[in-house]
Amino acid sequence: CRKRRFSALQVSCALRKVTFSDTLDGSELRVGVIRSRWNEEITASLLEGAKKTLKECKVAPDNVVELEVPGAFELPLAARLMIETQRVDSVICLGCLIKGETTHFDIIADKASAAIMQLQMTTAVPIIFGVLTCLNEEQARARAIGSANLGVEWAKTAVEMGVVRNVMQ
Ligand code: DLZ
Repeated sequence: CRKRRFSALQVSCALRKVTFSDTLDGSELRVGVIRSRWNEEITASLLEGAKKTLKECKVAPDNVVELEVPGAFELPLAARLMIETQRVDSVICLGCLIKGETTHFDIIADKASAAIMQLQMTTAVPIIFGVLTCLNEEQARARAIGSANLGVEWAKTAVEMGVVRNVMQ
């Protein structure tokens, strides 16, 4: 069995318990952003917040790979295809599920979140679950439009986890 070699950066990170949330330097990263079109105004705003933040974290525009899918249910497969065909260090899945009168909402939320978790565990590529699961449109707007845009937080998480992945691998 081969011994694993650690770089100086890895060793110093381990010794100093560096947390990457302080720096968020995405200049070495390639990040995938997949947006679903259902509840268009909400997901467009999440995408805008995410892209603005990736830029602030120094991810080069050419290193942001964008993809659009119909609904949240399609996000896991799109993430898998993106991971298989592109070199991406992390992926952000953006969507918005709004509860209706049937159980459709619960099924999609459950299946999509489980598939995304399974995919990131099997590929070792961080996949950010950027899907709002709201009881009504008002809740969704409060989390996507204006200063509380969660796309910002999800982009920061994608940068932090992309750096963690690259340091640990
Ligand atoms: C069908 C459906 C419904 C009712 N609601 C939403 C929603 O609130 N948010 C969303 O992202 N997608 C919704 N969809 C579409 C499904 O995600 C999916 O695109 C279809 O079931 C086709 O697989």
